[in-house]
Amino acid sequence: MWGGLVAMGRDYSVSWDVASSGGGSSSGGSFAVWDVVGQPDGGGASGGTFAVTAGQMSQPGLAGFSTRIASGGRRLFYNGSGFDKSSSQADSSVADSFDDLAIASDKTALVSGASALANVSSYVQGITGIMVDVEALPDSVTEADFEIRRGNSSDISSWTSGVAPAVSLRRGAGADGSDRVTLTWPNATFRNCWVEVRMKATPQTGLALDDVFYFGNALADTGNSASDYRVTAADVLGLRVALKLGTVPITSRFDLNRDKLINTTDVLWARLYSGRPGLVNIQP
Ligand SMILES: [Ca+2]
Ligand SMILES: [Ca+2]
Ligand SMILES: [Ca+2]
Repeated sequence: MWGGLVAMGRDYSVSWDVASSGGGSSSGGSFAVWDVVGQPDGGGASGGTFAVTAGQMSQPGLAGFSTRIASGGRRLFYNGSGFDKSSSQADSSVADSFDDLAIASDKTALVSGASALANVSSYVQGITGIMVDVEALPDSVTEADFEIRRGNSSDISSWTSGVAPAVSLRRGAGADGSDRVTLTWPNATFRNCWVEVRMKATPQTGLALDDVFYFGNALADTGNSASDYRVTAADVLGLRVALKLGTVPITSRFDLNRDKLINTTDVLWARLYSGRPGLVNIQP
């Protein structure tokens, strides 16, 4: 038996076990979705797709309903940075959205294929925040719904367990009204490494399959080379040229400590990490 609210204006793919809900019929049971005023909007005796036009609740007997990650719904954000008003806490309501102001709009999660600069943060505090937008999350989620691993080897199987995140949820704060799950870690937890996030398929997440994705941190790399994530003299030189007065946007590749400024502090970070082994490329 399954029941739950789903999001408006979205398409859902549904399948269910007809054999276990047959009520004596050899063809199995049937299923219906009902809108909030009790009008049937769809149904049948096997899987299918329906479009939700109003808040709906499934009828008992629906076994295979699954949620999904919203389009572009895996995000990196600089929790605790100047863009987040230096708040190390995760925001707890839709109105309280400093974390959202710190979303790295130029970064995307690596799901499969070769890693790229777009998957890698240069933030000097490492990876401190990740958000996942889930459409119609059926229940509150906790750290038990996630498995975190870390590594800096192209052999992903050799990576080790990472630090469990603090998990919080803001209903309706995600893209297109989806539910935004926020994962945070203290500063310096994940520096110069890749982080693998596995959001598990559990009754709480409603996912049919585990969702696995990656973000990397190449501390103080200005992104001057698309082929490696190492800090070299070229990064330091580029920073010196880029020094400026006034604030810069979150996408500036020279604002390494994400305080909205490009100044000598950033140069010092690049000098400190220049010449060290960088982040490796991976290909999940
Ligand atoms: Ca915060
Ligand atoms: Ca570099
Ligand atoms: Ca800065």
